[in-house]
Amino acid sequence: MNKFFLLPSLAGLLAIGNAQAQQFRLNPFPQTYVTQQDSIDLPHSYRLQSSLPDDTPARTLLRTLLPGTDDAASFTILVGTRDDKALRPWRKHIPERADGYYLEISPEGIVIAGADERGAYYGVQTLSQLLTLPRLPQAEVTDYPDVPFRGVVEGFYGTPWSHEARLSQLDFYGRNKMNVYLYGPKDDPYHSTPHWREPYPAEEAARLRELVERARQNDVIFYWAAHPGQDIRWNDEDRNHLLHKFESMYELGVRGFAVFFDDISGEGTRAERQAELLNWLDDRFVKAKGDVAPLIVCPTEYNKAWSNPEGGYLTTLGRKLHEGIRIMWTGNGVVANIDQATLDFINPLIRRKAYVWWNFPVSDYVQNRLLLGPVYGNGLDIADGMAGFVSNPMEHAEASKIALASVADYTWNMSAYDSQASWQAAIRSLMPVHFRELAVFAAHSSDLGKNNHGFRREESVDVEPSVKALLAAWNEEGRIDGKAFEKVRRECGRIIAASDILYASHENPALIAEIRPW
Ligand code: 14T
Repeated sequence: MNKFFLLPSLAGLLAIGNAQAQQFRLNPFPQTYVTQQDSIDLPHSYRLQSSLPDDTPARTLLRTLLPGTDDAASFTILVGTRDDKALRPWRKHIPERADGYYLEISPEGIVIAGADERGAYYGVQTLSQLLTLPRLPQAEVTDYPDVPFRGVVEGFYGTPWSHEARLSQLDFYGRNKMNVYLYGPKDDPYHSTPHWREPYPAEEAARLRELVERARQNDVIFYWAAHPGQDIRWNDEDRNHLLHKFESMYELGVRGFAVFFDDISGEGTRAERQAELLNWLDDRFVKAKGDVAPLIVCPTEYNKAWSNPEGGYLTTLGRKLHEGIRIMWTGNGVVANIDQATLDFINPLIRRKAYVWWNFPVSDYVQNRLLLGPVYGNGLDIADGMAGFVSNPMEHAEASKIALASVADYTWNMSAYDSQASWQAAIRSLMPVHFRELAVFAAHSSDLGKNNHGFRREESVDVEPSVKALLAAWNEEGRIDGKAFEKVRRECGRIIAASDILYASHENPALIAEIRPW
């Protein structure tokens, strides 16, 4: 082969390498990430130095990523938390933020210094993403989340997620640095009326125990929620029923508890009674146990449109509920984006920062749609006004990951949030080979159509103006705009081709099974 053949192919290779590097994106996007041009040679073995217990998520993940430890090796990986003696030289770099970490990759070794154990785990997760690059870059990452509690509330009506889907979700939350999963599927009869009082049957209990363990491995707080409001009686008997139910869940390993009073009527809606019950559970259960996360309550008036400030419901909750109890809020309506005005309205009423329940990409009220478009519309400077932010997803668990990856990105680093880049990265991570086809499909599966909540998303953004031009020319002038027609026709061809490839793809069977009907 002469040099004229060699040169273009070399250039081609370089272009590929370059393109790969450009597409790489840490998700969630870190607060600061400094890389040198140089990359390092990962040695075959390394010396592990850590005071963290062997079974911590950080140590376990590191073992999976890099199994080859050797006490005689010169390359060192140091992993621990702020109080670690070995980390003293790096202590000043550790952000003083919950879940924060400092990660340094140099030719001598790797330092992962967490502000706390979860921070150390997230440092290892970032390392894990960097290890997907062709070569490990010399880098320094100083990172922490904007919102302290980030995650998902399985809180929709319809078929609850399968056990397999939930296990996969919990791993996904770990990878995306989400730390909360609230279990509250409306159609689980042991979560809601009629069986909320009873413990789970043995088989379901065993599955829940397994979920709780998987959550622990991913450093996710597993919250179990009760939805007792439709038939609760405000007496000793029923509050003991709830206490015993919590006890039975505690025995399965659950260390986070919530009570949802949404979508109920009658006696159950009384604010004084709800507050008394929650405070009693806080004293008798949460504080008594000592190792349980703060209680969370979803109020009956959970959005502005449904609230009646004269009635005093929210004011009562705000005054009476113990300070540490979190109160959820969906915004100005059931389905709404969150902005500063949203928080300025609710926070003074409840005398604490709202714990946001974002009703996207939930599709239980538009079941004929898939909501696969970008996540956008929430304020980008409102992190300080919220205690947490959880997203209510679709009953299609795998497909929900497109939106959820961006929710993780948004809540981690709001000011850097780039809706489009985040969406692209999410799609790429779900189908690394056929991401182009999935992007075409998802770009045309975004809007909800007309719906009760008036919540809409941009649809088919690339062709939408052409569609408008086409229809306008047709309606008003009785002709077809040739250019617009060509654009729409080509896009239809792309949709057909992409769908055929997705049908045949074996890359992500769970995802293809969910979107197949569309
Ligand atoms: F608790 C809440 F924050 C909440 O959103 N509750 C439900 C939720 O389970 C459901 O997934 C979501 C979206 O449909 O909306 C709430 O349920 C509704 C909302 C309505 F406007 C049920 C009936 C309605 F009419």
